[in-house]
Amino acid sequence: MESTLGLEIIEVVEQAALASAKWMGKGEKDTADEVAVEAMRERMNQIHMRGRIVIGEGERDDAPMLYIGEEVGICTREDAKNYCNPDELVEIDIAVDPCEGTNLVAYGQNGSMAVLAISEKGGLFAAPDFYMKKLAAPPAAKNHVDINKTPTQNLQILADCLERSIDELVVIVMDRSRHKDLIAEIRGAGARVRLISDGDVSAAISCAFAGTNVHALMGIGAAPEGVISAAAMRCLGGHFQGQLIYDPEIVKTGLIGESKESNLERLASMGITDPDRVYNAEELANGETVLFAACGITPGTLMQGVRFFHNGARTQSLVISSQSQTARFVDTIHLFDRPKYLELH
Ligand code: VTB
Repeated sequence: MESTLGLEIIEVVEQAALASAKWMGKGEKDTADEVAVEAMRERMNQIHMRGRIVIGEGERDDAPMLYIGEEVGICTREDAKNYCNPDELVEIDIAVDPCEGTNLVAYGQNGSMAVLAISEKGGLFAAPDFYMKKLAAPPAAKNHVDINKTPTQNLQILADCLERSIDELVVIVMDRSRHKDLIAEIRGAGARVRLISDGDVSAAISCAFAGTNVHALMGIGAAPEGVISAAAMRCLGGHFQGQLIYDPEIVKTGLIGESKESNLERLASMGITDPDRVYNAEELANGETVLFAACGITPGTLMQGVRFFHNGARTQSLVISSQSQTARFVDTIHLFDRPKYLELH
């Protein structure tokens, strides 16, 4: 799976990032998202694969493109037999977030990216559009920190695992009123908090890379983004745990309905029988092979953003593979018009 897809999925996230970056700073988050979705879908449909979207832009009725259940790739076309041998094809599941951090793009802020994760069929947890309590930490702290422990306890464990004092730790938390107590506790324990307005996928993954000066992600973000983060963390050997949040007392706005009972019913109808279960990275992305790709739209901790120049642009992407156990940073120059010096004589 990896050898054929690895290079192509770089182009998929690059195209989404390029499209979205044209809307950077224009204050129009929906457009920044729409163009990314369109570009991602178009490039994805040129790949020799039989793919199915398991995490996408929403259910079919809400989202015209890259909706959950949509089939993508050349081998899903009606005339697929002309291009693809059905016996040779692995069916794959895909989780996408073509513009992770639409507000960040719209307002020209750091940390947005186009991102996707791929695994064989059934290899990614089809997370419902709920919230998720998340804990991400570096590989050295994997399975030592625990989402069931208090932030204070986890910070002490992190400090021990990373051989430093608590005041040398930086924790990313999304700037939301629901995190008021969490932020106070982290600061009270002596660690430092980096507040972000959006984009917790980049925050989670940053924990796995030494030198980013990000040592943990704590708090509640969206569940689909949690699965995408888990896919990368599973490949990188980082710590990731997620627990679905369905109680409107904890998160009052956004993705979940106002009644706890109806939220629980919704989860049960999706086959989630233990709504309080804590999932780790290996459970959220349990496929044999997992691939992750992201391309910076605006500059971030891990990747540079899209930089346009006359008739071209430069992007930076990250491709992570469980199979080859690699994380590749890919720097690409895109030439929109064929430059004169390349023209044939
Ligand atoms: C979360 C987070 C994302 O949007 O989904 C957030 O996981 C929305 O949270 O990274 P709120 O409903 O509290 O605003 C992002 O920040 C960006 O998509």
